[in-house]
Amino acid sequence: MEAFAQWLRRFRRLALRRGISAALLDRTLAGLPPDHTVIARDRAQPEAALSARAYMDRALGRNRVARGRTALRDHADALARIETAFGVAPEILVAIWGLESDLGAVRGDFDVIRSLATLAHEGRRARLFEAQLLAALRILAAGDCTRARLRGSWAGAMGHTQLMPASYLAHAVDLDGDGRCDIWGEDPTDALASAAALLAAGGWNAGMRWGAEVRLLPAFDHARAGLDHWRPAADWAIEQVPDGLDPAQISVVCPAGARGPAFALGPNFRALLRYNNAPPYALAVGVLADRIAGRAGLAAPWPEDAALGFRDRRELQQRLVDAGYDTGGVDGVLGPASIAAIRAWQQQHAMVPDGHGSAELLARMRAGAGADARDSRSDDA
Ligand SMILES: [Ca+2]
Repeated sequence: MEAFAQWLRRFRRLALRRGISAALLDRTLAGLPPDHTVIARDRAQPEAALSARAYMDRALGRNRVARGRTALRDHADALARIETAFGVAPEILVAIWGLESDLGAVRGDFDVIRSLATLAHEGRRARLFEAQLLAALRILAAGDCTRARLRGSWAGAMGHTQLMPASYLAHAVDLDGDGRCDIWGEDPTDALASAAALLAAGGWNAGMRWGAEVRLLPAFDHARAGLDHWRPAADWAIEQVPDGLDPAQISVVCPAGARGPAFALGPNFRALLRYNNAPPYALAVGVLADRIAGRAGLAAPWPEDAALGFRDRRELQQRLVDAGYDTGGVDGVLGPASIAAIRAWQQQHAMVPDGHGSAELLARMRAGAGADARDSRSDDA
């Protein structure tokens, strides 16, 4: 790999062409060392899979519902002004604040410039992090933040609502009117407004909900559940259309498979995904927001279901490939192709085709390998 110092010189030429001043670049990048803890965090990500239930438990942990209600009261005036300006309900913003920085308690203490330079040099998502580094330099150039205060997560997300630098440049709001969009300081007002502006730009519909838990009718077709299907409510076998959703455009997901809770989602869920493109995250924001606002918690229980670790996910994919299904690679990531392959395997074995890669499914595959072979022999006979 290209040495970090050499990469820095090359990036400096790129930044100069993009209009960053030589003085700022010298001040910011000269002699900057890479941060190896950032690389370690980046590589640790795929293993850190949680089951839908464990993710939700963690999201609602740390007493976040009660603390969120307190925050809702403490910041009621600012949140009301934000709702007027951007149409995003206060509890949604408090839930995002809770998940992103534990209501401001964990805003991140990594040097954002150094983290982004390290990740851009490492190369796995070089263009993304080069663009974020340029954005971070523009924040410094504009005087919105000092170098010393420009701190955030290991991946460069900053402040109470963990905005990436490019999102800050596009959406940051000076709601308190002091002339600066300050998402780094103790006061969360600008950060909450900036998060609302980002959601509004992502298509958030004022007055609509993110989604809600629903009960499925027996005719519900699990093979067609999932975020790639948006259809009129009448096309889904659900008991009722929840209030606050547009019946013309609904998706239904079962994050823990057919035996777990089901959710009807509206377009606001997609706006949450534009904030952070991880469905368990968006679902946790919605559920936490509802609890903070005093709505009921989930009615359906989560199934006992340990998440598959990286090796187990790879084994699941390998078994599907060996059985003749296309998983789009054996990479430990259960993406759309793997989900489709799981559904096909489930249909082949007279199971509900929910596409859910669970420990139970893997156990059944392991146990069934011999039984399948016996079945095919007896079919031939
Ligand atoms: Ca301000």
